[in-house]
Amino acid sequence: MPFPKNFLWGGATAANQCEGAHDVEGKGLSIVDVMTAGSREKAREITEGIVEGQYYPSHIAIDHYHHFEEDIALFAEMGFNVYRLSINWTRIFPNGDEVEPNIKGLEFYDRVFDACHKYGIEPLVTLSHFEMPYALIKEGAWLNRKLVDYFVHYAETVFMRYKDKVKYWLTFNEINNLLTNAWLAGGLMNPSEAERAIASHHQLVASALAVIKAREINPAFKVGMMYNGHFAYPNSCDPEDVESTNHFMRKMLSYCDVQVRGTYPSFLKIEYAQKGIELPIHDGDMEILQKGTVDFISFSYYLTHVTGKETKGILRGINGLQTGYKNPYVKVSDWGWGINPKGLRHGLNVLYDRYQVPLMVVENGLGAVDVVREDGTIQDDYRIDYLREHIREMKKAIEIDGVEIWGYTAWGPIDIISAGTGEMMKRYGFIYVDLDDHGQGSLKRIKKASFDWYKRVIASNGEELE
Ligand code: P53
Repeated sequence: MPFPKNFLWGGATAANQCEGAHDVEGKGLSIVDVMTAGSREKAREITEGIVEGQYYPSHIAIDHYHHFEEDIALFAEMGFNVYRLSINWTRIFPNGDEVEPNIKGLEFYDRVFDACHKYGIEPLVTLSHFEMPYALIKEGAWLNRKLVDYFVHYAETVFMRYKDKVKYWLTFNEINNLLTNAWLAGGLMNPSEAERAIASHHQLVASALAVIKAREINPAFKVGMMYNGHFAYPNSCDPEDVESTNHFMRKMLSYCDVQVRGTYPSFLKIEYAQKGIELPIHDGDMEILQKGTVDFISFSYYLTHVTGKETKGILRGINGLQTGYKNPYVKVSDWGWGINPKGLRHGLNVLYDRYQVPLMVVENGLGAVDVVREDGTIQDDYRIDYLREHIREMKKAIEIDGVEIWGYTAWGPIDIISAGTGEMMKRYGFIYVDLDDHGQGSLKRIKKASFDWYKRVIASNGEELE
């Protein structure tokens, strides 16, 4: 049996993409709450505060805030034994700088975790998934060292509160998004390279301090880092293409280097020095990074990139993501993301070869348009195909390569708002939600064909994939 007996199977969401209820029971505004809806062609806008007449998808989302019991019951029906979710920082500290937490916010997540445990579902909690308090923008966002204290205070508060309800934690979702999507990752608009480096240092220190606190509060906690699974192939065997791809990869992986090995990689120190970038290193920071290394690596995986000398390893685009050169060997999704199951096995091996720590695939899936047929069914075979092939490759990584994998959580097990475009029509779920791109719909939940398929996958512990 390739998948271990206690393998974690489930799904993953982020509070801002599913909860809605953006201003209830004392919640403050998050950075994502001032982002409008975009599309494949049009980038989401970031407005100054809430502007009348604009549509902000996170404000309602799928109203999971008022439907979580029903939604978690559906996850349980599929057999989930893990549910990855994020705590929305602004439910706990509405402006980010308060000393006392918002009790209503804490009580909400008590109810969510209790609902999980009722079904034997282990919560896997992301502390920061694009939800930092908007009020901290005027304090300079992650350029300000004070955010380290605010974040650690928030982390400590929720570690204490949920120490008997949550065992698995992730600090920053896709921390390497600071290189590609700095608004969502750190509340920064068009930062310079130096600013990206400064914000990164602050998040890395904040993450390490949170790990140290977590161990003091409950030594049984498992705390992981979360890497946006960028894996790139060189455009050709031209040594310059290869070289530039290697540089792209090690820059992305430098976040894992710090969070897993506890030190900055040599090349990056030299690169910063050459560019005149000085990290704001305080006394004791290096010891903190060394001490606060994580127990495991989690990552998202959707696609592979093709990079080379001309792309200069820079990924840009309206989804915060442009995949460099076109890969003629892989198909693309309706949103232009290359579909490459083998890339998942490749990514698992890159990470395991380099770090030798347990891994968790905490996001994977196909964003697609789903159609409700006249008989009310949704036949999402394309999604089943995508997931089946990826799970097959993950299985090979275990069986043939000997990679240690703790679990797999499919992205958006119930349809949620897209982070990249703010659309609702880019759906990932096993469960359909009746809601359109303008916030209209009954919010009714409908099982898709993939629902029963995933249920069989889990029941057979990954053996039955047809
Ligand atoms: P969507 C792109 C842009 C923003 C966040 O993306 C992203 C990515 C993909 O690398 O990362 C994750 O919703 C993120 C999720 C997000 C998911 O990718 O644009 O952690 O919040 O929903 C999928 O299709």
